[in-house]
Amino acid sequence: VSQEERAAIDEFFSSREPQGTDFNGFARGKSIIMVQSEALQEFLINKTIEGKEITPNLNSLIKDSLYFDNFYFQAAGGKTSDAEFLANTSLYPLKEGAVYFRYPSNTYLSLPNLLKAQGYTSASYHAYDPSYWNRSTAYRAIGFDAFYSRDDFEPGEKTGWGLSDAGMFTQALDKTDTSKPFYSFLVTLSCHYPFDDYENYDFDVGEFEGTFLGNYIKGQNYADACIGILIEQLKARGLYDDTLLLLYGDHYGIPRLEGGNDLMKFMGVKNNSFEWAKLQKVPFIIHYPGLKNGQTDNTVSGQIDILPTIANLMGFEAPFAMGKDLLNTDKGYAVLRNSSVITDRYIYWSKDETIYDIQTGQPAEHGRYDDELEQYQDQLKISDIIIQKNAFK
Ligand code: GP9
Ligand code: MN
Repeated sequence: VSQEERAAIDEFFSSREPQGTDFNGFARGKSIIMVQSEALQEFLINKTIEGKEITPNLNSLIKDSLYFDNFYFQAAGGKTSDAEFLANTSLYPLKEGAVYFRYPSNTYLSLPNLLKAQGYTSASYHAYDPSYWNRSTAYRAIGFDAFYSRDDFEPGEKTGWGLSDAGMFTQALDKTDTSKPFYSFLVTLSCHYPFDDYENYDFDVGEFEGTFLGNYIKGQNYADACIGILIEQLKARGLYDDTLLLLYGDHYGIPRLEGGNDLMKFMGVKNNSFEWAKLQKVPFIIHYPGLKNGQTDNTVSGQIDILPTIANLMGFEAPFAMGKDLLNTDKGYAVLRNSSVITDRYIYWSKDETIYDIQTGQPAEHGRYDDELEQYQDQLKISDIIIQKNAFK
């Protein structure tokens, strides 16, 4: 790291808002279960098709949780692995390729590593080939004490790429020693692209029967049933009211070229970049007794904000997290890896090089926001230096 780079990093972190006091230490000492849901987009939440809820189990979890409905995925070319990285390190992924492949052995001030200092053990559960996304190597740097992958699970009902999420959840809980503080990271797989395994799954998608979007909706209805089983299991094991439970989606499920037209039709919105940009959201749910249960928070936010929010709830500092603590901020923004920036006032969509007014969807005057935009985009550069120069070593 050059002197100049070190100065840029220091400058960024010293200009951060100091850790807030709202809900600080509210879940101190509790175990953490975090679910990363494959291809789960926000538009599905509380939505019905042919009179039926698509995600009834998530919807009822949300009624009992704090819900963020303006939360964007920031994952890029490393897809699932980028989302894991964002949530566990609060750094941005890389512009090209997956961090897990390119910098799998850096020093990361990650959630597992921070929790280790608090006496926690941590494990990741994902019922697929352990070498995929270079997880077994990258997880050592992220700090997971254990990684349960495909061969560590008993065979069970299969969907798509492997063991059903329901089987993965149940077996993951069976493997967890709940007698001491733990962090379990559950990475789902059932609803994986291209979703055509769900073509004949029994859920009525009406006019979207046989389409890419229709299959996706069916697949997410199946994945939601698995979430229902997870919640049941947590309740049966006395964990539902005694752990900090978080759930978010990893990235989009509908590529614009495949199901984009149908999605915008289903949503009843115009087919344009502004509407498309607003569809790049994933749900973020935090369930903890007494933590704003049943409330929805509209702060513009993203996956990079997960770690600092958890750190605040657990009552420890995460001074080198790039994201913001969502329980103590009124600054809504999300920087996407392609340099697009979403705030509560505008969306800068990098593909169009256009700033849209968030209220009207009309192109806004550039000059007004240019400085601010550049400041947000500079975060990507800081993150790149940290990763490429292994600056936390
Ligand atoms: C497989 C799974 C792949 O391990 O994580 O998901 P993807 O990155 O293709 O969304
Ligand atoms: Mn994925």
